Amino acid sequence: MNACSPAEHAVTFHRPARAPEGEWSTDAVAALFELPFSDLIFRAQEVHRKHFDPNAIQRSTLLSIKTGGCSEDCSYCSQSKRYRTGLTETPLMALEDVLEMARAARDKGATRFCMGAAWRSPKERDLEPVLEMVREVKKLGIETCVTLGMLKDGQAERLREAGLDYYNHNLDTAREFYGEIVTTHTLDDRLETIEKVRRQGIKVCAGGIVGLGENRRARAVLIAQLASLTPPPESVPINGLVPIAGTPLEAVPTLDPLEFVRTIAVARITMPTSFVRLSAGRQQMSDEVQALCYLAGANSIFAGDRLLTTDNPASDRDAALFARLGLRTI
Ligand code: SAM
Ligand code: DTB
Ligand code: SF4
Repeated sequence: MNACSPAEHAVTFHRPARAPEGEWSTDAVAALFELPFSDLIFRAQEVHRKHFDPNAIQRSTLLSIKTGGCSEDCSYCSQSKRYRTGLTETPLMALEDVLEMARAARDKGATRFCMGAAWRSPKERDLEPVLEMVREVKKLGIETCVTLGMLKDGQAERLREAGLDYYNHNLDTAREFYGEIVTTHTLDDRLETIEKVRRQGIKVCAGGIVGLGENRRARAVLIAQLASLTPPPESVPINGLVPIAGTPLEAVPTLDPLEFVRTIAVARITMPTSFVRLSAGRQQMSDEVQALCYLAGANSIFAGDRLLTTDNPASDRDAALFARLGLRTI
């Protein structure tokens, strides 16, 4: 065979091995990050096409049901009361207002409605109204997700009884880097809440943020940890830092967009059956980078003009891009 034949090239793809125990070791994940870009995207496409329709995107809509005034010091967050971000704190929303937003999200095609509260952990008096929101939103025929911070014993059980579908609780960043970003709780606290949620049979939505100033190794550690949860989260949001004036990370150098795409591809390969959500940061991203993210295996987005406190692409921008790419929404 000619040394330059396509067949010969085909066998030169780098294929990092999985760790023998069946989990993704950090080294194996780091090796994926090091692949030539085309090989990485090819691997991600192979995995994606085995498990999903590559042209179908799930949409969730977010609503901040309680904004700002959070005790925690997550250094990316507009809602921490430790930073002067100019955000107006608002109390827990009334049920009727939440339902109006949920109906609107459903009517625009979202299949999941995610309610976020800026709490370290929900107080008992806060949980009951949230349970009511979950019960009532479900009656609209749409999936429910909440993100309320760390759960105390018994709280996950009550959320399950209310019919909650997903609980969002991100690992956010690598263990080695976590203390640089948050000091008021630990990664193990986060893992404990995920475990409580899982024990109740509630589906887990857990991912992280990139562009915090972490290095590639830290991104590999984060993805390896997510992929090693047993089972991996059903939903994996990958957030690109949205820099917030007044937070310690307001001026952190922007991550190379192709590195963001790589992170999506690595999440896809290591968590083949999970929905990988291209989450925060889409508003700041070009359509072309978003297209690469879908090519790399992202198959879920947040739809709607707002995330929690920052802007998200308007639905007509999403619709125009999806039409250009031949993507359909599910
Ligand atoms: N307080 C709860 C918690 O920390 O889990 C729920 C809300 S918190 C805002 C949800 C997630 O949003 C965080 O875990 C983080 O991944 C993401 N997030 C917050 N601020 C962000 C920012 N400025 N840019 C990108 N993602 C952000
Ligand atoms: C997730 O991983 N990203 C969402 C949702 N889960 C709760 C939140 C993104 C927040 C982006 C910054 C803001 O709007 O405040
Ligand atoms: Fe509070 Fe969540 Fe923001 Fe951290 S990320 S400051 S816990 S709202």
